[in-house]
Amino acid sequence: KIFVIGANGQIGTELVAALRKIHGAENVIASDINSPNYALRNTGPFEYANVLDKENLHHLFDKHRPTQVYLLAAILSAVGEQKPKMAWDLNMTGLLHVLDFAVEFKVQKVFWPSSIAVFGPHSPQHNTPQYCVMDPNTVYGFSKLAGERWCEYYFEKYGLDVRSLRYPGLIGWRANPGGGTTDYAVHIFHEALKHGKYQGFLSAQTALPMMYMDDAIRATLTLMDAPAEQITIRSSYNLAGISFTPEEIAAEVKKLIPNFEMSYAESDPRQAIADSWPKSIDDSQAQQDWGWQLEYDLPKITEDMLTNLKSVI
Ligand code: VAH
Repeated sequence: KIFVIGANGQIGTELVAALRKIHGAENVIASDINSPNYALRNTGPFEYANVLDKENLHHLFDKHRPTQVYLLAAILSAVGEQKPKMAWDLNMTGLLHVLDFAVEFKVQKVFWPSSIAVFGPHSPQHNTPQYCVMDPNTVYGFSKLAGERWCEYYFEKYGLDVRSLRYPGLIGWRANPGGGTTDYAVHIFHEALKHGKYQGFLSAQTALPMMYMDDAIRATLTLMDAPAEQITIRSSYNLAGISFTPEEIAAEVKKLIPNFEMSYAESDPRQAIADSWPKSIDDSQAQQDWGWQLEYDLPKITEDMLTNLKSVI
């Protein structure tokens, strides 16, 4: 049995669908703090789970005895700056509950997402390496950095096979993003199709590492399927994706929607968060350890997003 916590989120929704295709719907227990979203409804078993409710979570581990657990529940960077204590509590306490129950119930493998948000203003900004100075200045960022330390600690101390990826900003059409700084790269497609125009909240030249959700899901499953001896990083693997700016993605959209008009808001609080993050990432360790290869470049992302979104909005 595979237990997915935070199944209603941008990653969770897609991960549940992918895992159910491989393992069969009945073998993937989706869970979240509210009822299943439109994409997950009636597609397989769904439980109420609150990572801050120790009793509830312990009961679900005991009831389902999962062999794998994916913990995706989190408060992201932008929302986390509005609710700092809640973000720290949910991101950290939630992870510690899951790590403890995974040890107690001898879960074979655990996945927990980290992020490029673990890097900060003094980290190298171009081709950011796997190891470097990390001074994240968002609660989300340092909760992910602390979480990486805990994951490595539970691997070293208790032999727990926990694996992690530092996702870039993720772009997908099956589920909306959940309050991050990279959400503009999803909103732009919805707005282009619905209104023919979009005002982005980051400035035109703000380069950030991004990744298509299909690549992110494939990276996650490839990492989780790799033999344990190939995994040399037990904090979290850098994942580069592709880096682009709002004006570059707007230009790609214009190629398919010629009348599309892009504009840029001034002084959005998310600009400072984006400015503290790397502009590009070095993911040679993931390529070397478990053969990671990206598939979707910006033209392919743009084409796939617009084609699929047209059929759902
Ligand atoms: C966020 N989408 O913006 C998330 C992600 C790299 C960005 O962690 O907070």
